[in-house]
Amino acid sequence: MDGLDTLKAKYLTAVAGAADETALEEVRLAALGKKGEVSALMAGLGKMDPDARKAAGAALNVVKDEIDAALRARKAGLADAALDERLRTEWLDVTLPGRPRRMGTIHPVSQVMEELTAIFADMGFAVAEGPQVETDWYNFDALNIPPEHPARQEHDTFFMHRADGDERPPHVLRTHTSPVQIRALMDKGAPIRVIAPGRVYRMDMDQTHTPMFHQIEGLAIDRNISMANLKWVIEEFAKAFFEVPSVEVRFRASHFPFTEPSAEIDFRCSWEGGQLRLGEGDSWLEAGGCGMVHPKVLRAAGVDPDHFQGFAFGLGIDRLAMLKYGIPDLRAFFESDLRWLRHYGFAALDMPNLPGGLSR
Ligand code: 2U9
Repeated sequence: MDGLDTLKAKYLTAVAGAADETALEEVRLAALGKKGEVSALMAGLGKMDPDARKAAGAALNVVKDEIDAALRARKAGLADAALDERLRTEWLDVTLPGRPRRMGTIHPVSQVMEELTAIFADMGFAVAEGPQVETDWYNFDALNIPPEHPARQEHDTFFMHRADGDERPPHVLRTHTSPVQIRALMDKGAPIRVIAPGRVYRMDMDQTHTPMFHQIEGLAIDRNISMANLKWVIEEFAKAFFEVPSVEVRFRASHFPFTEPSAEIDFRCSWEGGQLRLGEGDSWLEAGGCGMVHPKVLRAAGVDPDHFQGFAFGLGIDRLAMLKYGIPDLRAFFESDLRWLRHYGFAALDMPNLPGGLSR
């Protein structure tokens, strides 16, 4: 069995000397592979007589097992060494501060929407959303704008196409977010306090109008709600939004079909040096409209106007964003110009809230 000892010593030395897994695999093939030396000796056993084959086979199996065990042990050792090397070279200090990466920015309209939501949520208003494609009942009739009413023309409505011969009234792109509040009122009933921010559509395009723009409307219905509550809410909103200690709000008589009485909302302001300052000066800033919800609107939404009353208001979000952040041109809001977005956009993951400050 000298030959076997030599064979064993040869391969155990080769296994110990294999520098990596590839070299080790070559040793395995040379010894135990189909055409390997041990396999050839195994094949030769067939030519021996039975007694000699038994003894030689047993001895050969022992050698084969020893080489196999050495191969496995070396393989495990090489894998451990490779892992140690990776752990040594590929380490990462997870306690290091992150490197800030440019992740895109929050659009000023989104930022202002979040600010408005935070302000009105703090006053107890829930946020409601609804479809942008509406029936004309929700967009007009329920809001006391019957088919022949001139306000329907004033709204410059986008009508959705119907198939030829389909006599049903067309759907429209909502011209205000008021249908959202009709739906909320029909769904939840009174009392209710809700705001409806979102996109609205009117067929209008010039320096100060875009066919899609953003509104926020508010609605508060209860047994004793008055114009005084409305004025307080608007004042609190203006102080929080423009981040000033005091404001002066003026209600200018107006007319909307869905409110009675109705008013335009103005804030006292100055424009010294082109800079808007709220709460001081001799100018008035037009901010939106408001009023006490018309009894017909309450009735249409299933609320009894003999028991409930309340106010509604509407503000243009794009205009609020322009005023607060000094953005001169409305149309740039919707041009997706990356330079503009980098300039006027807000840091992501920095959502406004009242304790943290709205516009850090
Ligand atoms: C219901 C009842 C009444 C919402 C109102 C206004 C007055 C208003 C304009 C502000 C700027 C539109 O974007 S804008 O041009 N809106 O003047 N909106 S009262 O009245 C409602 C809403 C819902 C159920």
